[in-house]
Amino acid sequence: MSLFNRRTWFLSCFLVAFLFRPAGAFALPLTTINSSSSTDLVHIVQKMGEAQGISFERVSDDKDMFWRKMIEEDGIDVPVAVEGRVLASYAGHQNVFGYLTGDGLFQELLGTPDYHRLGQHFDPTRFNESDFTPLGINLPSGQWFELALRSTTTSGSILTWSSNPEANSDGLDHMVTWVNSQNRFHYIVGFEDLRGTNADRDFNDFVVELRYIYDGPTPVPTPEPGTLALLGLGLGGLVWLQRRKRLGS
Ligand SMILES: [Ca+2]
Ligand SMILES: [Ca+2]
Repeated sequence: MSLFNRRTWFLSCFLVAFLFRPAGAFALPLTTINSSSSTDLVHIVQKMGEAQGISFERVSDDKDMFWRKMIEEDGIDVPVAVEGRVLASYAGHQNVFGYLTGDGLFQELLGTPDYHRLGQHFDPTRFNESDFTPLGINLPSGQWFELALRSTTTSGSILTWSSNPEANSDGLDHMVTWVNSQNRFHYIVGFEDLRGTNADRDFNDFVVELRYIYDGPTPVPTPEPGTLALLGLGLGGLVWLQRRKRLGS
């Protein structure tokens, strides 16, 4: 193999390795989720994926702060209704899932089911399609908003935790997100309801599955800009190699 051919071969290998690098090769900002003394959130997500024959992938925590922005980045530009179901709630607090409007008002979407009072333990065999409840909101709604948890402690004080860390009294992230890797209109979110860095930070205090009800043909998400840039880079490299090869032969 000539020097030129060796160099071409190594460059080709590099391009192929770069294009088909494993997910996570470039680390995304991800909030740390601790193991739980009850059931780990990661276990809940995995079991819900297995039960539905799909897989969920983690959404970076610089993306799940503003829900409208997140779904627009996923290529949804027409209003779609949202439905959801509670998967688990390992909490001593009375938790209610909802969202904060632009003026900071909490709007309730799903509460802890009455039959479990404070906590709902996770059981993947218990869920049915009929568990999904229309939430009465459309996204994008024309305004920015944050998903949120309103948490009433045993002493009666009320804490509100936003998906946006800057809106929280402790400045910490209180919500983590997964998306169905085959359908970017289908999410699982988990909330931490305790304040501060000394809390257990296991994010299983309220876990909700969300998906869009879309009346019409399923919108096709647009490829992420990063993916397009990599594809362009790879194709450009291959064209360059071809030209070098022709000139060298
Ligand atoms: Ca987050
Ligand atoms: Ca917790």
